Amino acid sequence: MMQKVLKVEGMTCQHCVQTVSETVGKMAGVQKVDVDLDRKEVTIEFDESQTKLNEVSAQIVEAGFEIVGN
Ligand SMILES: [Cu+2]
Repeated sequence: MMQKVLKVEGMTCQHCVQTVSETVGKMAGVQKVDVDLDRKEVTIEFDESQTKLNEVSAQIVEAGFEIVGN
C-alpha cells in the first residue's frame, strides 16, 4: 500500500471535498482518501499495482480541480 499527498487547488467547500473524496474513492485499489480543505491536501492510500498516482491526479483534474506540483 502506498500513501501519497497531493496538493489540490480549487476546493472551496464541503461539496468540493465530497466530490474529490467520491471521485478518488471509487477508483480501483484506492483504500483511503482524506481531504484537508484548509491545507488543500488530499491524502490517498492506494495499491500501486491497481492504480497509478497520475491516474488519480487525472481524475481529480477531470472533476474540475487543479493539481499543484508533482
Ligand atoms: Cu465546493
